[in-house]
Amino acid sequence: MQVFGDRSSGNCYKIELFCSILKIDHDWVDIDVLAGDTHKAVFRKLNPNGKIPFVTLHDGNTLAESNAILGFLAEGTPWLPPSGIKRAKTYEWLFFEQYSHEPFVAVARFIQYYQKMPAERMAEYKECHVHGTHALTVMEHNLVKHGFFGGHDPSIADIALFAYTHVADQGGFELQKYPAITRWLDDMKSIPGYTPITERID
Ligand SMILES: N[C@@H](CCC(=O)N[C@@H](CS)C(=O)NCC(=O)O)C(=O)O
Repeated sequence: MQVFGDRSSGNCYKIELFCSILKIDHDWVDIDVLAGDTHKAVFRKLNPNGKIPFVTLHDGNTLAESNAILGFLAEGTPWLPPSGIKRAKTYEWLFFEQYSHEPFVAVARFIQYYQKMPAERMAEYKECHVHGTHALTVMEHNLVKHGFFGGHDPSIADIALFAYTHVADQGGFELQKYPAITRWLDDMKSIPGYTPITERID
């Protein structure tokens, strides 16, 4: 498997982390978003949507969308419950991550950590904080009651939510306000095979 990605991007880190935990062999192809690599014709030919992460498989198939890639890699493992309400709950949190969390927590981080707070994005940054704080509060309520988003055991929903939550401070969110999230982040970091996200070098 070839993974096209930026190791400091949370969406791409989901795949790096999960491959590390499951010991999945792969080749990593670095894509630099700020340098415009995702807009280049050679990449658009592979993924017309122009987004990373993106994977090519041995059989010629390709797959985009970080959470779909996690689902594919998790098939047949305890990280994706086989059927019924447990699998549905995993999907619930995966969709929550993409609709209610990532668009705000990741975008605030991109504005602060990648772009260094350009004036023209400050209104959007503030808006991201309103919705991102709501998402973190929803997560906190769940984690007060449950060890992981998968219940007793971690699932790919935990991988997806961990990716941008553990670096939310790089987007200006104060994680110490969320004790249950802080406990869960520590638990995630103690999973065998855990590997840290790569810091950006500007
Ligand atoms: N929903 C997608 C989002 C992917 C995404 O937005 N990737 C960003 C990097 S984190 C990207 O490729 N940006 C480049 C661009 O939009 O040109 C996923 O979860 O994979």
